[in-house]
This record gives sequence, structure tokens and C-alpha cells, in this order.
Amino acid sequence: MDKDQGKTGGVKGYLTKRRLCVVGFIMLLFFSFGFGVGVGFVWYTSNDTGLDAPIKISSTMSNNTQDLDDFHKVNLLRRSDVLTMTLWFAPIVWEGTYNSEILNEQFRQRNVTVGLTVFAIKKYVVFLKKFLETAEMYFMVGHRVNYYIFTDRPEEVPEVVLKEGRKKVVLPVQNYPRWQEISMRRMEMISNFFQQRFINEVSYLVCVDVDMRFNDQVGVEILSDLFGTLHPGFYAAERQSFTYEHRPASQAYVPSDEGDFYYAGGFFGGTVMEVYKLTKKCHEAMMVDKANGIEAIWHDESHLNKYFVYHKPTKILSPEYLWDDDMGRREILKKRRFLAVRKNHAAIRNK
Ligand code: 4GW
Ligand code: MN
Repeated sequence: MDKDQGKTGGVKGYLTKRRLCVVGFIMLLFFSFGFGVGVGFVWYTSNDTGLDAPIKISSTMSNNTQDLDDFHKVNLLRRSDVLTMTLWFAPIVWEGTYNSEILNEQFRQRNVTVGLTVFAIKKYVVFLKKFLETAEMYFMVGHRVNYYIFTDRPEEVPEVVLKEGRKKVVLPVQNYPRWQEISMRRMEMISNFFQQRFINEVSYLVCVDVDMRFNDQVGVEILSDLFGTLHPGFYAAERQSFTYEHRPASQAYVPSDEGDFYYAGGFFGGTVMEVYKLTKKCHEAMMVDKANGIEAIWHDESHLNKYFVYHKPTKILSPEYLWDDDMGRREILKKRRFLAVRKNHAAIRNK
């Protein structure tokens, strides 16, 4: 029998007039509660009153904050100068919105292993040393970590001493002549190693750019089924200025009245399964574009943004997690955890 038919039939018999009344009343309560919470979390952008501004937002909290402890909930209320929750109830992670002690304990008990994927193709191998050294200082300290280094120059991967419970896996991959393609093919390569490695080796994947260094703690507070990071150039911008792909001919097209945030291509992740779905879908979309002779304006980042419009992240990372001093006002941040390394474009690219 059809599954849905069965369900509907059951509901019909069950809903007598009286029960309908009760259900209606509960739904009314539910919706008014939801509205209250929704109104409570309005986007604050240019409020410069400092990070410890008085509580301004509604005191009703959603039950939907699954992975938040009480400390976290209270602090969500305090951080009223920035948006700390989306309208679909995904937390936005800023310093001061979580308790790392409690979270570390929870994830330690689960003995979670986190995979960090990074691509170092051609000259970009020069970034690996600083990247790995600083990751050892700040990335998932106290947890199990696998670094997955995708490179066409395995012999140039530096030897960096790793702490216990952390290992390096070098995955030899091909390079592509066009830099746009190097960046875009990351989606394909990540999805390719799902069966062979990730599914058996890690619980979560964190996928980042290599021209970066860690500068402060990046821990288990970022982990969730599917997470993206607010782009440092657009965290306070309006939708009209987001650089989504606006040509309908591309698979990355986002209509002008859609989209919540502009996410950075250089920091996303989630469970292995969610990252597989994301990378596979983005790669397939890029292949369709290629066949149609079109390439999205910001390459893989455009496809990632399109994906997040229709598959809402369950957690969002503030620009603390991908910062570039050339793009944003650093005074808005308590921490700059992961920083873009200045690069000499002429020397580093396409070599
Ligand atoms: C222009 O000549 C290039 S080369 C632009 C990117 C290139 C590139 C990028 C490369 O030669 N080798 C490489 O491994 N990548 C990977 O793609 C690397 O992981 C890098 O972090 C990522 C995205 O490129 P990007 O960091 O240069 O992009 P932006 O400037 O947006 O951070
Ligand atoms: Mn980069």
C-alpha cells in the first residue's frame, strides 16, 4: 500500500471535531510562539554599542536549539549586537555564544574524529607549512583530527610534527591548467573520496582554503550537520549586494528575491554524509554549466551559495572563522580565528 495514503487515512479517522478544536488551539499557540521568537531575532548590523550591550531581544527561546547548552542560550541573548540565530533557528557562532568546556566534554565522550580537507595544487603547496603548524595549535585541540591534503606535489608536502591522535593523509590528485577549475574541482575530489575514505574514517568534514593560517581556537563549536561561514566581505551587507550568480542560464542562479547570507567558499562542512551530498550536487551543477558553456561568476563559491539557499545550514559560522583584514572591520570581532594569508598573486598563481 502507498505509504502516504495510509498516513492520510489514519489522520482522517483520528480527527473528530472535538480533537480538531484541541489541535487547532495547540497550533495557534505554537504559531504565536514561533512568531515571537522570529521577531526576537532581527538582523542587527551597524550597532556599535560594543559587545556587552544590554539585552534587547525577546526572552523567549526556541526549543530548536538542539546542540546548545544553557550557558549558550543565555549568551545568545547577551550577544544582541550581532545576529546569533537565523530565522530558521540555526545558531550563528560568535565568541561568547557557546561554552567550549561543555561542548568539548560532549564531543570527547563521542570520541569524534574530524577531517580537515585542504587543497595544495601547484605553487599553493607553499601555504601548507604555516597552515598545518597553526592548525596543530588551534584546530580541534584535544580531539582526533585527520588532515586530508589533496595535492599534485606529494613530495613537497612539509613534515610537520603532529600531536597524538592527529594524522596527515596525502591524497595525490591531478591539477588543472585553469585556476578557476582548480578551485571548482575541489567539490568533485571531495565527493570522490567519500566511499574510499571519509565514510570509514571521520564523523565530520571541514573543508577550507589553504592560503590561510589559524590564529585562535577553532573547535567543536563549529560542528553540526551542515555548516557554512559568513563571507568577511558581506556579513553586514544587504541581499542586493550579495554576489550570487544572477544569470538564469547557470545552475548556480539565485533569483534576486532569494538568499539569506553570502557564504564564503573557503570554509564549510558538516557530517560526512551532508558534505558528500553538497559536494556531489555542486560538482554536478558545475558539469551542467560546463556542457552549456557557462561558468558561475565566483566558481565553486557561487554553487555553494546556491546550495545553501535550498539546503539551509544547521549552523552558521561568523566571519571570525574566515577573516581577511583587507575586507572587514576587525573591531567588530572578539577573535580572528582563521586568517587569510596575503599572497603575492603574480608569484604564486598559475605556476
Ligand atoms: C590564480 O592564478 C589562482 S591559482 C587562483 C587559485 C589558485 C589555486 C588555488 C592554485 O593554484 N592551487 C590551489 O591549490 N588552489 C586551491 O584553491 C587552494 O586550496 C586555495 O586556497 C583554493 C582557492 O583559491 P584561492 O585561495 O586563491 O581563492 P581566494 O583568492 O578566493 O581565496
Ligand atoms: Mn583563499
